[in-house]
Amino acid sequence: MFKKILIANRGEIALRVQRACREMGIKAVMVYSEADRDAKYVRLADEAVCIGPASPTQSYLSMPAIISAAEVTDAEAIHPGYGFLSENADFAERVEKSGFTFIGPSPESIRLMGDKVSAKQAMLKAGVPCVPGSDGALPDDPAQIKRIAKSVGYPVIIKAAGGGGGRGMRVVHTEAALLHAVQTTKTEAGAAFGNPEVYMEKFLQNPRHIEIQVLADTHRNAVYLGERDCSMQRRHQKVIEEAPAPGIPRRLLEKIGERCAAACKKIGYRGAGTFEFLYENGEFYFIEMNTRVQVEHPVTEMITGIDIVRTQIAVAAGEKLPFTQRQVQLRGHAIECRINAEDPYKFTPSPGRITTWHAPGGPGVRVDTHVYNNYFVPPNYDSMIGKIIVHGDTREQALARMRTALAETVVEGINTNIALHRELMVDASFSAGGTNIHYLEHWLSQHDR
Ligand code: MV4
Repeated sequence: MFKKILIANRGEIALRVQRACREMGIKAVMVYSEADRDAKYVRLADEAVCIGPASPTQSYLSMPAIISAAEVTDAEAIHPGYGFLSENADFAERVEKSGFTFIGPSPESIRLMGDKVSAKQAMLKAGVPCVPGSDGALPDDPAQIKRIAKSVGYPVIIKAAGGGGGRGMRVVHTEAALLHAVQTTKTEAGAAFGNPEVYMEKFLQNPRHIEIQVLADTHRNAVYLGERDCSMQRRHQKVIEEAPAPGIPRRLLEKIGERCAAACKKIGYRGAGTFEFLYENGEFYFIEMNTRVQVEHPVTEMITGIDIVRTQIAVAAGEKLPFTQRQVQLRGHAIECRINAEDPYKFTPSPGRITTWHAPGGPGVRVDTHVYNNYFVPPNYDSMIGKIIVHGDTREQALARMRTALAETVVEGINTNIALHRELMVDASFSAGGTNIHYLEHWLSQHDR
């Protein structure tokens, strides 16, 4: 096992990874920007290295700064967390070329999945069901583009190969609008991602967003850890996640999970990963794969009892997965509310000093956060300051525990979205389960505040 790991991230996930290191007897090196120098998780680390000013490009996104920090501290491996450099194939490559272990998949896997066209082709070949659409990237010939759209059937969606997570896409309802949409998407994609390639899919009007968590080792073992329902989102930012997904037949989820695990084996995937699907009218359609640990990994940890971060570290060190698929048992129900430093209805960021922080507790309640009384939320980063995760025997019990947890939580000095969460936890449709990706935006438009 590694003796020392460098954590190339900040905030709650930096603390989460540090906790896994502690538990495994591994020394944790934190890198931090000037904006994070006083954070408690930085002081808590075995060693800490300042890698630059607050601006992410000069610190958490600076490959030379991070690799130098690993060199001077003699760390053996680098955990990238989520965001920042976590899905950057060039970073993974530079980490390995410098003699460190990247705690994640190979640069080749990251690259394969980073290009959404090659990702989809690999998944189709591996037997994972995908949204019907163009066979690879769209050709240049306008007549051919029109022919493809006609056979897919309107409405269609044009997506950038270099996009993902909702960036670089355009819905097209008629042939009259098609060619202009394709051209505009290509131009934008070229500028934003350095790759003008686009592809086409049938546009699904009211899907749910369901994702499958996988873990794979370097000994040809791969398992799926059930699914998460991440449909409660606004502008591609997830707000609430839960597991299991309400109302979807277990045998269908098992079938799709098995396909994901088989696909991992087929492509030689290593580490933690997430297969994103759209689910509509009883069918699953693969859209993208994330090659990192995700914000919402705790809901899966709570229903499986498996420590995903610990397992990421173990498989990166070459260990075998410590459990088989049969040993992965789903128990109860978990819900996560993301706590953001923002106006609960206008969503404007609300950085600043937290004058009061009172966290909830009790049976089945987990709080993943790096904040505390008198913590200053810097204005330079994502507004998420932590997560409240609850577990219960049933969805009803999990909901009840989340309502209690949110009632106990006190945050003063900044605005947070806790008031929004309190409302959603008593909303009739959310309580019933199975709302789609448009529900929250529609709900917000009806609840003008
Ligand atoms: C789609 C879609 C409908 N049909 N693809 C947005 C994020 C990116 N991961 C893929 N996205 C979508 N792809 C087809 N063929 C609708 C979305 C979408 C969405 C997906 C998941 C979660 C939230 C979303 C919000 C708007 C649109």
